[in-house]
Amino acid sequence: MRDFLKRLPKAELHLHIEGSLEPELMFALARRNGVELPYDSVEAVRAAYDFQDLSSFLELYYQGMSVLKRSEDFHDLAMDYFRRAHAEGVVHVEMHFDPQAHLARGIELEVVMEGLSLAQREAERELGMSTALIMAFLRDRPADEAMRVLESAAPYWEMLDAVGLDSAERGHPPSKFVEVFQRAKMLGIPRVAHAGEEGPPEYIREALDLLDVCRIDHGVRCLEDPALVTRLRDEGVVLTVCPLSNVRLKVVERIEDHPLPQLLEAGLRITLNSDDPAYFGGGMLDNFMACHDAFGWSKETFVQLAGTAIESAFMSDKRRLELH
Ligand code: ES4
Ligand code: ZN
Repeated sequence: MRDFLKRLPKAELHLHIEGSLEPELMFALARRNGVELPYDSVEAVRAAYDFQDLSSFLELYYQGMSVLKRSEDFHDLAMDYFRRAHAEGVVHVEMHFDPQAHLARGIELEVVMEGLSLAQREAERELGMSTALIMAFLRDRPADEAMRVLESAAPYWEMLDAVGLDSAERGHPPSKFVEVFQRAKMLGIPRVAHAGEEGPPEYIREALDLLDVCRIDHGVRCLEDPALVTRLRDEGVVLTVCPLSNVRLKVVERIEDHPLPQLLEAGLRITLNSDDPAYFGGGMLDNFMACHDAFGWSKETFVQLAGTAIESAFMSDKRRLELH
């Protein structure tokens, strides 16, 4: 089965590129940039990845990215991930990035965009992969800051496949970002948002009604609201589910308790994704394999899941035809 799942052409729709920073590269970049890390080995970094919830993860996630200083660092980060993903049979990657997390450390948007866009071109040329870029706003920071970031990104609007909404969900409903997402819509930029990971089903409704998103990142808590499930099914809204992430952040206790089978049973359009592969114990193939081991799904189910991702990806119709 592992061989089959590896060969299956997979599109990844929910990945935070800063969350793909493996401890080995973290140390190499720390050395290159003279950044002090509060760990003395790669093993010590991995040992620290024992999270209680989303917030305890985000603390280490923001600390880890302190080694990213120059555009080469962002390029190396993304290429490192694209190479690993390519080796697992991933043919298309959509990466979220968090400009505010970098701006807060004095790293200009230009530095981030230059590095990531160079890696995108290289992945296409050298690995034959397609990629997309999703600029995410940190929902635990003020909405007017997000608006300023969106405006200051004017030179790069053309390079953005979507805007997203991430970071600590509880207490930061989508409604806080209505104006920002309205502006993105006016600019013709598609929208996605994390909702229903730790937050209530109401946040999923808000993301749909107020932010006009085309996909929901996570969305697993929709099951608490049967009318919402019906709506998601009728409207064909795609959920980008991240099984290993949900286990590591204790959204579910064990993979066997994950509601993925119920989500599929309800007729929802589901995709499997890695979220923050360096922090959550594996990439796309590990997430697919974990589902195989926990749920015993057939090849047909995995073909369906991988197909849904390709159908709902930000890619040209030409590329979609190549992959389907
Ligand atoms: C994230 Cl798992 C998760 N949830 C929300 N925001 C995030 N940023 C990076 N990983
Ligand atoms: Zn995420």
